[in-house]
Parts: sequence; structure tokens; C-alpha cells
Amino acid sequence: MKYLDNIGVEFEENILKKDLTEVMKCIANEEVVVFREQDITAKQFVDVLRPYVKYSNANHWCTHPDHPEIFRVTNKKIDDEGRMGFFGDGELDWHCNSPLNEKHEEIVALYCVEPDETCHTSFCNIRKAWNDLPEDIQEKCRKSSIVLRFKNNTIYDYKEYELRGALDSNEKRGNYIPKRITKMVKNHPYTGEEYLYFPYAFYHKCDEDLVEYLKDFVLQDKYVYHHQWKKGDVLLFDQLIGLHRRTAIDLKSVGKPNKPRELYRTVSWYNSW
Ligand SMILES: O=C(O)CCC(=O)C(=O)O
Ligand SMILES: [Fe+2]
Repeated sequence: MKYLDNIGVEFEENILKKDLTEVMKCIANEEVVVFREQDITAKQFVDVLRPYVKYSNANHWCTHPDHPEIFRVTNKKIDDEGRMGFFGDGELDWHCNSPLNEKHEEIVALYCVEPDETCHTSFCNIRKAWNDLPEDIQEKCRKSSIVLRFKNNTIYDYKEYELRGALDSNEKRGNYIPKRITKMVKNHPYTGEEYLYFPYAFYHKCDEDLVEYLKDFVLQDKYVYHHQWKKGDVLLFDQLIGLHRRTAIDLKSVGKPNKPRELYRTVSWYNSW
């Protein structure tokens, strides 16, 4: 195992041959784990994590035809109506997965099947920042509750079909709350450790000065890793102790057509509870 720039770790082994117990711990502590040059099938991508997680399935317009656990994250037009996959070609600002789901998923896994090397994804390890925060700020956070609300165009300009796809399946599972009140500091279900839950784009009612302070603190370069995608990359990242963002896959402005890019994506919960 080796450390990446600032945060995150990389394993140089073949993911299929590895006992992932150590890897799960790294996801929960280091935020992001990278495996490169993996030559695996969609089935292997899903199966390799299966002993360690509980998967969330969805029946979306962009679900992989053979694997209901996989959503296709792609700017390719994947159906007769000309719809792109999840997150199309747009920029995604700092976020974590589904903060309005009552049981929001804890791990996202991405497998790069077709890279666009101009697009990169960044990860922030809030756990590391939290440990460096002044005591008085930590105490303020511990005493704070937040109201979360979904609003479009905060992290991403969701298209109507994306919203419908994501909301429908969560509503059907009774797993979507339009207005969610939660503590700002919680205990991680896998490590038991205190963590700062910081999907600030969906903070609706909060202490704004505190949030501005935290944003500047948490998003410092020393807590952030930028990933440049290559075919075969597998990234696993925690949705509680971290945030991530992605640049747009849109080269039209410099006169070039969009390059096709595709990641397979699964979302899941740690298996320990
Ligand atoms: O496309 C990417 O690089 C990241 C997309 C993303 O934010 C996600 O899959 O949760
Ligand atoms: Fe995301």
C-alpha cells in the first residue's frame, strides 16, 4: 500500500486476489482507495466487494442490463431517447452520496471502462481536517444540528430524467426524506469514530459563519487528492468522512466534440451493521 498525494491510498495488487478487509478500513479512514490497471468484468467488479458490503440496487434508465447494482456514469447517449447516463457530461461540485436518503449509502465504487483524460475527480478527506480543527470549533459542530434539503443546481444541473430516476427509486423504497434534520457530528457506522457530516450544498438551515469557516478549512489542498482517470482504475470512497467533485466532460467550448467516457458505479453500505 502507498499513500497518494495529500490523502488517499493506492494498492498495487490485483483487486480480485486481495482480501479486502484491510481495504475497507482504509476507505473509512483515508477516504479514497485506488487500484489501477484492473482488467475485470462488470460481474467481477460487483462480486469482488460483495462479501464486504450490502448493495443498493436501482432500476434506472442507466442500470447495467445484466447487473442491477451498476449504474452507468457516462456522457454517452445510451437509449433511443438520446439520454445520457448518470451525471451526463456536467460538472459536479463538492458532494457526497444521497444526503437526503434516510439510510444514505456509505460507499461508492467506480470502475473506469472508458476514460476521458481531461476529466478529473477530486476527493476531500474530512476526517483528516476534523482532527486538525481547533477544539472550540469541534465543540460548536458537536452542538449543531442541520436541516438538509435538496435543491437542483447546487452541485449539478440534474436533468428531469435523472431526478425522476434517482428520486423514484428512493421514494419507492421509502428512503427519501425531502427535509432531513441531522446532527453535524455523528459516529461512523464502521469505525465508531466521530465524523463531521458535511454535504454543505444541501445545508438548508445552519450557522452560516460556521459553515463558511469549515468550507475554507476542510477544502484546503492538504486534504484533497485529484484523480486523473485511466482505463482499468477502480476507486472506492467513503460518503461519510469525505466529499468529492468532478470537472465537466465538455470540450465543446474549445471546439472539440465530447469524448465518450464511462464509469461503472455501485453504491453500498458497510457490512458491519
Ligand atoms: O464521474 C465521476 O468522476 C464521479 C461521479 C460521482 O460523483 C459519483 O459517481 O458519485
Ligand atoms: Fe458523487
